[in-house]
Amino acid sequence: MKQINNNTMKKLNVTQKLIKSHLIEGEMKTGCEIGLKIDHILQQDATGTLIMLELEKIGLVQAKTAVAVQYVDHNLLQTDYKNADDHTFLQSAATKFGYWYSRPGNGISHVVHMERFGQPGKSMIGSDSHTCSAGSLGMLAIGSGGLDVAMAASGKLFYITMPKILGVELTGKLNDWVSAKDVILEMLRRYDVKGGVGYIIEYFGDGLKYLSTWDRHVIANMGAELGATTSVFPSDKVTKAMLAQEGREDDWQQIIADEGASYDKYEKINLSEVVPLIATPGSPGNVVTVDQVAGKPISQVVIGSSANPGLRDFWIVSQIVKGKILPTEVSLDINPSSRQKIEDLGKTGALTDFIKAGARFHQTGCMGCIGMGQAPSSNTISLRTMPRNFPGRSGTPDDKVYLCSPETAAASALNGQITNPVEWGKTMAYPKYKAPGKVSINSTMLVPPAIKGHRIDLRKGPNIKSLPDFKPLENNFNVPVLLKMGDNISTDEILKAGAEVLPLRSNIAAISMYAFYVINKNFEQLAKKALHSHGGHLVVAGENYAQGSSREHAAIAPRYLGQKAVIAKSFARIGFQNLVNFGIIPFIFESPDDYEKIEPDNTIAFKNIVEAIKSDNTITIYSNNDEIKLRCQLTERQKNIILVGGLINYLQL
Ligand code: MIC
Repeated sequence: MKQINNNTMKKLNVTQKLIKSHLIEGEMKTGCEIGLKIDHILQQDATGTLIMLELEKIGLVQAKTAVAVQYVDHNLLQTDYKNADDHTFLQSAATKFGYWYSRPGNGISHVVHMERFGQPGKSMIGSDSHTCSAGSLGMLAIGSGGLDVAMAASGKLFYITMPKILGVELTGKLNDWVSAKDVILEMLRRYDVKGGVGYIIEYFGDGLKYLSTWDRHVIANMGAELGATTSVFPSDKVTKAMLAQEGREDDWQQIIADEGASYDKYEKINLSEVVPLIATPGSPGNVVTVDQVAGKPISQVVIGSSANPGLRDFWIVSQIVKGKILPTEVSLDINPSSRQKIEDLGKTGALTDFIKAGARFHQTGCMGCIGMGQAPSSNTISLRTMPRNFPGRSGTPDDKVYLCSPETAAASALNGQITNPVEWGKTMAYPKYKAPGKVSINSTMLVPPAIKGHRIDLRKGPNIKSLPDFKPLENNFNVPVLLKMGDNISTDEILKAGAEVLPLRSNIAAISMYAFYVINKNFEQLAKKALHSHGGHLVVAGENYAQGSSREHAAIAPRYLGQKAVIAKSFARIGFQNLVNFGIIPFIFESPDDYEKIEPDNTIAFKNIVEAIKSDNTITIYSNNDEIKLRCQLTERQKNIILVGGLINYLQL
């Protein structure tokens, strides 16, 4: 495979074509900051409330993108007034700012967007890390923090550092009992949760013709778990067929790589060699073969989520359990991904098969994936077709969540233990899926943008509080290190997920009590004490800090408690940008070994920070008399944002 160089640049791969057609500022050279025009906006409720409050502060009159949709798919359980109030608020905000509104229970944002709005060749940013799922349709779809989405809604460009492009050639054809989830787990087995950082992953090759758009969605979705900026598939005949099923054939255009196009890095997967894989508890990157963990007893299997949302993914499970009764000790939970999918599950008879086998039905949405219900019982294994298994995310402390394909999930559910579906296949024929020519089209719960909605008032329940104000960066400070953490700290550890915390997403003061709670239950008290005694504090981390979700609460809540800086060996893309957006300085160690020199409780003096940031100078700090050099790698735009205390202040200059 040729490496990208100036001569081959004229022959463009799909990613380059998509970027080029949206490039307004900067050059398509690795490492340069580029400003992209955004066509579509996707917001989900758990991050959307803050975006709408940001838009209120910015004073937006009408969303400026061609398509802007506010989905409600995360905070669906209404155990008190808070989530319901958020829904009402979002509905009023969607009306006011000219968004589509996808009502609670309509479906998972990424799925409904594919069904009703997604269009090859368009750009999209979304306040959810799995926005990249739409790469399966030939879109340039990137997850980002809420403020970046608010900017795009206001007609501003979206800025990223031009990533490298990893070309993954798919050859061969998947065997029976192996499916798209095993392909992305194979990628995670090879690259782990930070192997994709700084890359867009583009899939190409002969094997693509056997992967439906929904299979591609499975692969694109969990590109987020690899840390990639996004994943991209060509828009080909397969894409055309999917849009035709949705009655939107006219939205199709072909986008394929030029003959002779090249990539910065090359990888190959022979689909016929892929075996059933599974991510073991704690990280989507802990991938082993299903055989390696087969035989472990399980208590729960959950299917659905944005990682396995296709009709096929539900149907195959229904056909495996059809005519059988699930063991008493196993709960098979079905999270349908959209109303269209429910209708089609009804039409295929799959709903009845599930009901007769003893499966439990939940409403459409993210549900257990984000710990909004379906917490598994203590000390038992839960198998999920979902994208994430960060510690405690399910809602059960010390949970044991494994991530796998629908085939592995179904075979294991019936067998009461982790089971290699290929082995299970010796007891029955592999159900052959045939996609319907037309799918059910259901847009009853999609409310179109209002005309002249800007006149209405936002409806804020008592838990919805305006955004706090933040001060500009101080030149000198002397603050304690409150935590020293390892590699791959996820946003779930920085700001907990789950049914208890999610309803507080629109109330920064309230949610800040959960900052770093998973790591240290006393963090809030420590932070408040340090704020009082030293005017702030910082934390230290290893590689890939703030991986995982796009939630900007993982920056804004620590900032609210007085966090000045994070010193890490490296940062995840969205996590880094969120820190900048809320005025927390993301320092990296000039020499990663210096990480060893800092201890929790050390107090560190920072001097002349403003000048150092302006002039890209390294900053010398002392910890126990050891000298440590730190760098802050920021673009000119990011520097100005940090200096004034965050993006909202920057906009008000
Ligand atoms: C997730 O899967 O972690 C979430 C919940 O969808 C998040 C967004 C959030 O925290 O609200 C994401 O992936 O960005």
